[in-house]
Amino acid sequence: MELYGYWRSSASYRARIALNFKNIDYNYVPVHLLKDGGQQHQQAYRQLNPNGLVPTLVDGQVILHQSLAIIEYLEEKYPDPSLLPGKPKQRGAIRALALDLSSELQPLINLRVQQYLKQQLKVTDEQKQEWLNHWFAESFKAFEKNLEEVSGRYCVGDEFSLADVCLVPQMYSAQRFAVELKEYPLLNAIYERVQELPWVKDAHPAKQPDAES
Ligand SMILES: N[C@@H](CCC(=O)N[C@@H](CS)C(=O)NCC(=O)O)C(=O)O
Repeated sequence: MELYGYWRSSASYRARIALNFKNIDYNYVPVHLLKDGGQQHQQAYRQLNPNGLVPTLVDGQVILHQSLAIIEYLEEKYPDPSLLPGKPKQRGAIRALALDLSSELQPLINLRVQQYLKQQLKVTDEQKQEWLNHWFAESFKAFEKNLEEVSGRYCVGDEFSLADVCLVPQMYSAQRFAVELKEYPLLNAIYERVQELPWVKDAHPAKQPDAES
């Protein structure tokens, strides 16, 4: 099994955490998002993923894009341990939180959006930072409120789940983009806790073969 990814891509980070959690052996194939005009745009990669985004999972004849689709595929193929534990109510809450971060927040802060803001719309660095601060705050305020209702040791109850898989990379990105995080005590506490888990530690961007300093 191959995972095409980039060390500090949040969506690739999600897939790595899920693969590690399920103890699945895989080969990591780096796709540099900035070198050569972005290797994600090269024809060979676009044949695997016409969106020109990472990650892509290749499992024999199966070629999959979208990190959540990849994770659901892994979940079905390797159900134990599960990233969607519990009864329908709990699983619904897990999916909702995962989508809040992966479908609502991440697309607004993605590289191509930031590049478009800078290159086409000619926003200043300050305006771009304002954009990032705004969308992180919109998302994290609501996320914190949701955590008040559903969290325990982890995002939903006391079991590690897909919601935690999505939280970790988004917190990493927030720190990378110097977003203010002090207003989110639950987000911070859970992030701190899950970072100690071995399957999360090993998925950290700095530990990947394509990591740069
Ligand atoms: N919804 C997609 C998002 C994929 C995505 O946006 N990947 C980013 C890195 S986190 C990317 O490849 N960006 C390249 C670009 O913007 O050109 C997923 O979850 O897989």
